[in-house]
Amino acid sequence: MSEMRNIVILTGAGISAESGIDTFRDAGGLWERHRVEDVATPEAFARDPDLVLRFYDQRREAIQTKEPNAAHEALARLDAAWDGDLLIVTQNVDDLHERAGASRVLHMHGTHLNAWCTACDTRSRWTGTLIDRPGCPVCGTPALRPDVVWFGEMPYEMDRIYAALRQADLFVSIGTSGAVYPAAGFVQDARSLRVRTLELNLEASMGSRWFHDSRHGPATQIVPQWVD
Ligand code: BV8
Repeated sequence: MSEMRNIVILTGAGISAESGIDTFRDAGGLWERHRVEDVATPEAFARDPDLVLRFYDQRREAIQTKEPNAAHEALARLDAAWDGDLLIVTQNVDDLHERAGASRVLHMHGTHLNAWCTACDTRSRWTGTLIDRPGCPVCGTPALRPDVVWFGEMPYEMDRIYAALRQADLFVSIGTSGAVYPAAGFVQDARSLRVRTLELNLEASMGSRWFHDSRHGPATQIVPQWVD
């Protein structure tokens, strides 16, 4: 990595799998007999808000009992030591990168820690349960939803992500199936920008063919090996 100055790292559910957080594929994409794609949408929220709020309350509760693993810790070490540009773009709504000590983290699909008031359009740190329809801490209206990006919604800070890719020398994808866009397209964007690309994943993903190099194995083994 010595000749690399600017690194963009994309992480997906696979980096948190060994912390005990189900990936979308491992859960068979199912939760209470519902496909995640059918719950994580504005239409599902409009149709059955209790179902969606219960889904996110349960996911938040599960995340809060989990700890960062050796892969999160290795990226945090890299973040602390790297004197070039470095951006960890995560698709995950958990906060395990931050709890491992990483600071240059961008949650393109939001985070389970925040709620979004659809009445006054403010976001606030949230640790309670949304199913009880608590009032917004700013306007008091009981109109809070999880501050996560659902299917059909625009991911956060896309301009910042593409700007980082344009400056990058290396794009690394860790623990993602390459099933969901626009994240799944970043490797192609990187290739078109002549950026070196590396995939670190348990197995070949849907995007493996786009990577210059791939290393397969559990993230807690292959990420520290790459970083250290
Ligand atoms: C958008 C937050 C554009 C919520 C998530 C029709 C209508 C509307 C949109 C679309 C459509 N058709 C296609 C689309 C685009 C759509 C899409 O891509 N759909 C897919 C299903 C085809 N995308 C969107 O809608 C996105 N927005 O396109 O906006 C737009 C333009 C203009 C105007 C408006 C909009 C928004 C998508 C965001 C959805 N929200 N999450 C929540 O988390 O609850 S997506 C969610 O699923 C994750 O964030 C992540 O992105 C995705 C799951 O992917 P992975 O993280 O990769 O997890 P997965 O389980 O799939 O894979 C795990 C991997 O880890 C595997 O490869 C496995 O091998 C590996 N692994 C497992 N264990 C380990 C491991 N690796 C290492 N070590 C291990 N131990």
